[in-house]
Amino acid sequence: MRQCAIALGSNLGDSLNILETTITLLSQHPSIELISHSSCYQTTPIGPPQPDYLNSCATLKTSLTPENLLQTLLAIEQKFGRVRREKWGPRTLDLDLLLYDDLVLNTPSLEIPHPRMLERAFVLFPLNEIATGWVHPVSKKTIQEHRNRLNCEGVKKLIN
Ligand code: PH2
Ligand code: MG
Ligand code: MG
Repeated sequence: MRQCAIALGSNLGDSLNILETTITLLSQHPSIELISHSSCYQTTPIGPPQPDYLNSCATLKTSLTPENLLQTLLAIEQKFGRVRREKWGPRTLDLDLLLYDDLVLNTPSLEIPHPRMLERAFVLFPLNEIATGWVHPVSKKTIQEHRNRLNCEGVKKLIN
């Protein structure tokens, strides 16, 4: 079993319900064992003008390969009717594979670790709740060290 971290984001539709249902779907998948999930955060959009996002993160164990895990995540995005239009545009559900053990992978379909995760407060604030000591396999620094360098402006934890 490999340990993975993923990011969840939604800014169209009933975003809170979509993120919660996604956690349930992941936990029910026969090849995935959910370890933990973070709080939800309301975050200012990065990219073209669009509604605020809800973002969270989850950690899991899986026997799936990175490619098969990616296909599983894309299939869950499809369940919520994700339509790909403009780059970084609004979406009902975005599931990004952030970390897969300490694997470093660069293929045309998949880059691990996620290439922009260390710059994104909407990823590192939720991820730090559940993976604070996880060492990024390229920078060799922990999630907490990276989180501490980022401004928390535009990232508000939802009270649940
Ligand atoms: N995802 C993007 C682009 N911009 N902004 C926020 N706040 N949250 C996201 O999840 C997000 C974004 C592309 O994946
Ligand atoms: Mg994304
Ligand atoms: Mg994505």
